[in-house]
Amino acid sequence: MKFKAIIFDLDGVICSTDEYHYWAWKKMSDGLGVPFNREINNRLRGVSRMDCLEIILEKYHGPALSDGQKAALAQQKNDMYRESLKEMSPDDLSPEVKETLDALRALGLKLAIGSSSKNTPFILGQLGLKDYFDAVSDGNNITRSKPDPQVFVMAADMLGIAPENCLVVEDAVSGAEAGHAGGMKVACLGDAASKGAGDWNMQSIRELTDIVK
Ligand code: B16
Ligand code: MG
Repeated sequence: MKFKAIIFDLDGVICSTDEYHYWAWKKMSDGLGVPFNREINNRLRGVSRMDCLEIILEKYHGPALSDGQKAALAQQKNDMYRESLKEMSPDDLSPEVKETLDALRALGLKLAIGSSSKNTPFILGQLGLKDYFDAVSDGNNITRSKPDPQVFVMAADMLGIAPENCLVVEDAVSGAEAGHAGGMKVACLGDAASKGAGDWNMQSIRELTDIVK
């Protein structure tokens, strides 16, 4: 086996929360009178909540906002986002994801999450994966967002496995960069795969079972 552990990004890899993020940021931006579109939304993948807000505010030309006002805007977005996450259930976990996770575990690999999201515990609960992973490193235990490797390095640490024995699975270019900066190989899906950011660029998560061998 090429690896001892696999560290999965959450949003865009294990589940698809893109639309929920888009909708909540769009409502917040509309309220503030700031333009927001899919192109800007694409830049928010893997980026922490407050850094996302700063990206959106690049197009804001009103009176200067205090840190408190920015925190309130981020809270407003998160409240709307959390409302839509309540609709998620184990049915939102695709068979290809669940079957791949189970197959990798059966090969003896440790499985972890490495996500920028502070909502990770809630999302895992909604998907019925609360106790599934061997380690969960997320937005609640990091101080630096992807492309900094901190979230993945901490996941490897929690597992007690050296970075070079871990494979990161990512859908964001910033996340692929974070994995590489942490000394890990990276398998990409979606946007990051289409940009060739990974050591492997996959069409389907099922390809992992061959990649690790
Ligand atoms: P939250 P990932 C990231 O999750 C999302 O891709 C990104 O769009 C989001 O802003 C970030 O989590 C923070 O999320 O507001 O829930 O803390 O892709 O790293 O799993
Ligand atoms: Mg992602």
